[in-house]
Amino acid sequence: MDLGYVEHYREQGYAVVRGVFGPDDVAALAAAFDRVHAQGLDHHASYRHGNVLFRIGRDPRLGRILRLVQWPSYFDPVLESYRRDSRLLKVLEPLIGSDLKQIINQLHWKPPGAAVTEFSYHQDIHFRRPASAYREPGRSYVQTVIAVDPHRVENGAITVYPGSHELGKLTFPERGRVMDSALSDRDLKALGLDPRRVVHLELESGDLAFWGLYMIHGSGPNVSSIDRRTYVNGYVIAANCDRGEWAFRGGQGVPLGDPVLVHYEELHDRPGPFYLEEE
Ligand SMILES: O=C(O)CCC(=O)C(=O)O
Repeated sequence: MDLGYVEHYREQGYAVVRGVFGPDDVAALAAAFDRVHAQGLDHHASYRHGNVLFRIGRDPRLGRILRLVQWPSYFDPVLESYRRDSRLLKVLEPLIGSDLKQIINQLHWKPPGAAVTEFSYHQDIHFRRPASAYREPGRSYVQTVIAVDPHRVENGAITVYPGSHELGKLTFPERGRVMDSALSDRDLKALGLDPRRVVHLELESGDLAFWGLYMIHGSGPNVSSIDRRTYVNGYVIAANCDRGEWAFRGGQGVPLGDPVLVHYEELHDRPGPFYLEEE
């Protein structure tokens, strides 16, 4: 594998490696997305069971839609095997080594025609809580995205601000939940940044994109006729994090066992299942 992406990642704060997964892998992932999607639409509202979360949206145009699912790997063996696939480790190892925990395991959909599927500009560092559990955040974390569908501006590509990994933790304008707010140049301008510098990540199915916790990123609406499915997995140097499930230990994939604390603080006191009251 050409290691040019390592320098790109260090300099720009993000990188893309093309064709990490082939057509058979993409087909297996697409089938897994469809299985999980069918399960998600059985729920009338957002639903939690342990670390697993089905996030249902009420879309003004489409009605009930499944926006994302957190930690599907606890119940779907295909997704479980891809989150600890050796091809992912091969890309990650030059960046953060081979003893890695995982703090994000997520499926994202952006159904065509939906009114609310954008992610406003943000830095993932704001969601790593408690901060004391996440050490050396700048160099320890890599968020990865596998494109399942072709990933274009028209279907809501992820957009990054190159070099923003050097800017530290920024205070973004308050607009409510990132996943319910539009991608807006105004937010960049409010931070004194130039919206013309953004890069839209255009990916083919099977490509892998990744960035660190300080990278400013978001994504726009899907105005195309196809979905924009992405498999999102976030990894961390195990010694620098008190949270997360093991993904690779000594370079070997580690299967999931009983759930451990990741982001859901009440995992042990209130594992569920239950519907979220906000709905
Ligand atoms: O799926 C998207 O468009 C946004 C993803 C994102 O912001 C993230 O994974 O941190």
